[in-house]
Amino acid sequence: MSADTATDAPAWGEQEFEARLRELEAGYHIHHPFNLRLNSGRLQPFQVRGWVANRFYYQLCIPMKDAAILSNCPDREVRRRWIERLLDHDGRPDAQGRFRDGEAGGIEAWSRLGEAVGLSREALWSQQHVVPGVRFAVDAYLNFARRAPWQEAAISSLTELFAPRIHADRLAGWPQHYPWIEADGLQYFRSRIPLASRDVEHGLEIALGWCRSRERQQRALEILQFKLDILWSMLDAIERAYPDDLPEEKRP
Ligand code: AHQ
Repeated sequence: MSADTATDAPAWGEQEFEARLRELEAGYHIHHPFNLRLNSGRLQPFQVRGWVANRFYYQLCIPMKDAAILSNCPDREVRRRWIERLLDHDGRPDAQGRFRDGEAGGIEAWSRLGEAVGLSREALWSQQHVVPGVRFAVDAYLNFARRAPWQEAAISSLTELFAPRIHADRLAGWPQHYPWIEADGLQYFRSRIPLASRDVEHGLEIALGWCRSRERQQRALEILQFKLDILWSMLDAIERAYPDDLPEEKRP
């Protein structure tokens, strides 16, 4: 075992620990071949629709993942902040229980993205296009969050350290690459940039507070790599499901 991985070594300082978390960006799905093609306009409409329909399953699971963390967390101050993530996705009702525009939540905004790329709500909500590899990867994330100590599950959300860039890439490129996508479908990506930054601020606070030993710091790096692998394997499954020559009748 190298000195670097010896867990009885002294803890890294906060700056070095955060830098090591950020170094894992090299494995972020922004670098996946399918994402490179998606964000550079090299996918056909059915492949974009396949990606949107499969990612919808991930979006549906995020609030359940966050609810699992809340249910495992005894710290009211943490819960008071963490619950915002759940509401970001499920929406914030007004006093009459109605969801006004802009407050319907990220799942509703992703449904709008589905319609904007040409998927019916039925095709999206039925999950008929979700491929096994995506379902298994997302379920692994949800089940991890249910079983892990809440601090570890919180750490797994830190892939969002790298998320603002991938959302910005979509907003910058899709309108010219995919002019057939209705512009308001991209609102989800626009909304996530400030929310991801807010989430990461809290997630890093939890990570730095929890990981006072080298052992926990190493564990945090493993957890972040696990989540990076989840996002990466989702794109592996989507890429395999939607080859360029997929027969017409099988295309979403
Ligand atoms: O839209 C995304 C989102 O709401 C979240 C929540 C967070 C988590 O709790 O794991 N991660 C995440 C991510 C979202 N979008 C992904 C994308 O590529 O659009 C990125 C993903 C992440 O980086 O973890």
